[in-house]
Amino acid sequence: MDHEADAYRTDLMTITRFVLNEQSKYPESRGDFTILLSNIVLGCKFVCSAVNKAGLAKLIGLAGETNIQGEEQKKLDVLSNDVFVKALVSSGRTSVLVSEEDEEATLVESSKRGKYCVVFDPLDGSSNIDCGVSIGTIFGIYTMSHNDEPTTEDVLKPGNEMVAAGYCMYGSSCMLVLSTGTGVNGFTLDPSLGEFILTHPDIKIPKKGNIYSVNEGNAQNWDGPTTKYVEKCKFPKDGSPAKSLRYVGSMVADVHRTLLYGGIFLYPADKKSPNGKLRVLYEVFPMSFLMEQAGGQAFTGKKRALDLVPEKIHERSPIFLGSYEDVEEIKALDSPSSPTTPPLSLLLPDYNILLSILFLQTHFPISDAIAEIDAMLARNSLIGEDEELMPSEISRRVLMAQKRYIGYETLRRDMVPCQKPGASYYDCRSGQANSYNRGCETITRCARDTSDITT
Ligand code: FDP
Repeated sequence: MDHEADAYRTDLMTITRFVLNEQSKYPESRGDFTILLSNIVLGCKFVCSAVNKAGLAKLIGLAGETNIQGEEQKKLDVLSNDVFVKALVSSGRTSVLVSEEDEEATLVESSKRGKYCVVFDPLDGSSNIDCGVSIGTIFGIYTMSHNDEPTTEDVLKPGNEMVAAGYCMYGSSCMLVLSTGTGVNGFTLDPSLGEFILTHPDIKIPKKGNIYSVNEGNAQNWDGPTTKYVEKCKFPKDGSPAKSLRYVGSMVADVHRTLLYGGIFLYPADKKSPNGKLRVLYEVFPMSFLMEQAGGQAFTGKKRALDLVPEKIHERSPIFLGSYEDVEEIKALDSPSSPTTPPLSLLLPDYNILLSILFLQTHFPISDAIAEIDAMLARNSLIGEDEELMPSEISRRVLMAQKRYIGYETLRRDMVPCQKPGASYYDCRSGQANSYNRGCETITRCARDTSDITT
């Protein structure tokens, strides 16, 4: 008889035991985190049981309310939110709670306050409830940095200041994945014991994966780098096999698969939603925290996701997360030095405007301006060496190239010629624009999909 194997099977590492073990590494610790986590675990068990019974108990269906994002709230969402808010407040270890379902943050009354702030989505992926597809709870935990009255400012901090993050997936099994900043561990609920048991110790995401996960129905509105990346997944030019597409449309399920199998999950910005769909505090940050802890990466399209500093509690951000090397590829597409960044001439709305800019800006004779433009266009291989083209044909090719690169509509919407007298550059007028032009004289950045113009 293999006693050692037997012993292994009977020596069950429950989540509470696991966290207590972790706690014992910090002698100054008073067990506050363990208490907080047990209350989160209780909430997860309750929601798991409610989700399992939903079909029978008629918990599915509309509750007749819409949440603050204008989505229809389901009964299970309402229930899960109530359960978590009550579990967290009664732990006596929290001061500020932010839930996807509540417009305002909950500031815990003084007699029940503690040193943690919890941001959470009690039931993410709610559009999947009615058809029994996996859904989940996502949470992130911050510590209060002072003893004054709590405010929402206490959670408007970058994700890299989170002390723990996790999710619980209500799927074919109920799994809780947790990181306290020292790796990622997965626990599966044993329904007969009512305990989460460590089943996936020290999860590491594969360095590269062969799955990409995105709502491709939004493709017509994507920007250049996203379109290019997804094209690359489907039609790789380097001889590597095409990636498989998997998209549940439930973040917890899609991220869970990405964590275990590798690959990339993306919810990018698009023309309709310039900030993407997913919420920074209780979707992007916790999942990015877990990805990094498992050896992967999370990128917003501009920067490391965990370095974002949210200004509002329900702020959204585009997100690309997953295997280290897959995210590197996305970053390379976005880098300004990358050859895929549209060159200056392609960013300008059309040949005639380009011409007038050069003319006004340099006071060159018009013939020199035309020669300059021709040289720029030739460098971009729009014109063959022996070709002699009329300006109208050059203009047509410029427009086609612009469309290929970034979507002409975006460009037109975001950029207008600067109106200041004597100025020769472009202004941003998009609400999303991150514009820092100085009297239209230096740099104007209009969106992620247009690069600096410094002519
Ligand atoms: P849902 O709308 O069903 O609640 O942010 C919520 C979320 O689901 C995520 O769980 C999921 O990844 C995403 O939205 C799905 O959005 P799309 O339906 O636009 O693909």
